[in-house]
Amino acid sequence: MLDWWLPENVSTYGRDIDWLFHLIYYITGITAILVFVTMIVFLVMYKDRPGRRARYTHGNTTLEIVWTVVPSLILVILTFLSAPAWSKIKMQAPPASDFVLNVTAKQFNWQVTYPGPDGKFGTADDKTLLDEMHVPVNKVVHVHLRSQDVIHSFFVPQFRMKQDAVPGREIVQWFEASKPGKYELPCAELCGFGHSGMRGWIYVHTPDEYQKWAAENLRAEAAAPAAEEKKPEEAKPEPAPAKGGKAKR
Ligand SMILES: [Cu+2]
Repeated sequence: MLDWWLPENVSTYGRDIDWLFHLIYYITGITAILVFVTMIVFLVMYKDRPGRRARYTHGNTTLEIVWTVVPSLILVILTFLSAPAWSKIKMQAPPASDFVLNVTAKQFNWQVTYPGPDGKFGTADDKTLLDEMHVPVNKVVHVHLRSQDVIHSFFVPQFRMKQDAVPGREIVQWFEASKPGKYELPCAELCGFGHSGMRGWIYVHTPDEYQKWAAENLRAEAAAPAAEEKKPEEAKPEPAPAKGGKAKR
């Protein structure tokens, strides 16, 4: 019902997230309305009137048990309801896929590395794009997420996906886009002065279009412009100095 105010969902697991979002939204919304209505009613009922004296009360044990147990139960139920989606998206091994990308976040760009024609990372034909990712539609994509400086957050609202990139860790996140288009990839972690400008675009292509794009952009000879961007990738054990260095903290 509230779909109009969310970005369009184009991810296979987006419906699970939206369902939970709306469930929690309704629970908190109804609770907020009840609290405010009660508060206003009490303000009027118990306002100062001539001849009325304030009375000391120590509270009501039954009421206190009820308003402790009911929210606790709601939280426990929400935990169980969200477990399937959470485990599918974050905890279990991602669905198998041969489409793997390395994404290294840095102040203030997304470095997206393709393994190149040989299908292997760390070889001469790797191709790194800046703030740009191209993927085919209806294909499980594994993103191996790293950061070379501070914590960033890989966020694609239309995919209902958000994952921190943490220095020193490689985190595998996955998605399967269900509709071709161009989707924004902002950084969702306040990561420094240039944070607001840290955003990329994910282009979801039809399979034919993707093949065409890959043929034009991922061939060995097309790899040349990426050479300088690739260095931080190859030195992954230690955080390599950022290009130009000025962006460092
Ligand atoms: Cu960032």
